[in-house]
Amino acid sequence: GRQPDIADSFEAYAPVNIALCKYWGKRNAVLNLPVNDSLSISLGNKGTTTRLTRLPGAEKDKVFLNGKPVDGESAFCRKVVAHIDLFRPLGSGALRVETRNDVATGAGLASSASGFAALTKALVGLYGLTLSNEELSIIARLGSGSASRSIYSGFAHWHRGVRPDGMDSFASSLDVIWPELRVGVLTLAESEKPTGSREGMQRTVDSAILYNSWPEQADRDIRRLEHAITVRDFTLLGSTAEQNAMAMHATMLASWPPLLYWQPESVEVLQKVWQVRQDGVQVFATMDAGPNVKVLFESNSEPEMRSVFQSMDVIAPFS
Ligand code: 2P0
Repeated sequence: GRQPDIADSFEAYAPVNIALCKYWGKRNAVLNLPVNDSLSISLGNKGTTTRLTRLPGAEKDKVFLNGKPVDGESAFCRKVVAHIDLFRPLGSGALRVETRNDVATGAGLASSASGFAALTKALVGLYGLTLSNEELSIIARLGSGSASRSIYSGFAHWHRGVRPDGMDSFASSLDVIWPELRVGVLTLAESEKPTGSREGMQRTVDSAILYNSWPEQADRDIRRLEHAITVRDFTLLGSTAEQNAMAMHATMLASWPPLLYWQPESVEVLQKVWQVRQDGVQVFATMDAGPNVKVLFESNSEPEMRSVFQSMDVIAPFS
């Protein structure tokens, strides 16, 4: 029967995040337990808002993405329903799920991270549960690994954990603000993603000998990033993030069959970033499982960056 503490409706928001040290490879694919720690910056007011509303008497959840109904058989819908199923024993019955992304899906900003973080917060709110951020992070992780980091604004560090049950694999906030930090998103002409990151990281783990060096790379980069953030060393932050991204993509290219998310335009943008840096602007690039390039710089470089990259979307994570 209906429990009195379940609300009729609840809405929650979570930001997208960009990893400065990437999550690439799982030690457990069911629980989304990673091989390595990762560290990200959340993008403030760019994210996902999800409203849950109970549907008394209905048999199935109804899922809407940006106002449009989502096919119940789609992978997206199945993952959402599976996440709600984690809570269903508490008694909500079927739900209407209305989810909205601030950035176009395909803009190269991971919507699964903000999506599962927002869904987790909305479920916990609907049920009137009081959970710690670490508990929220663990539950979000079950939907999508990178969602563990989108529970927080600002910098988040996802600890890989060592336990087989994953109860020590959650993100925590670094609790530092860096108001001058800027993230630029350079969205390239859209093209279908050939291989999802879930499949891509598994292929890398299974086939790339080069992947053997990845845990060491990630450990070093996590330490450098934490130091850079503590002492506010932007050059160390940016250079570590760029090298980490390039190393991750190198492991993909060393997989079989090879995995390359880059398009010719991605290389053009990277070379432009390197040129601008050569000319004295402190700017660094990062890339995820898609062709878009994201750049890191500080507010003093913003006018120059805007004039060089005119179609760039600039985000101030701490504003
Ligand atoms: C990251 N990526 O750290 C890395 C960098 C893509 C490249 O996290 O299978 O969608 O749901 O746990 O979280 C994308 O992977 O994968 C990702 P699942 P997820 O941002």
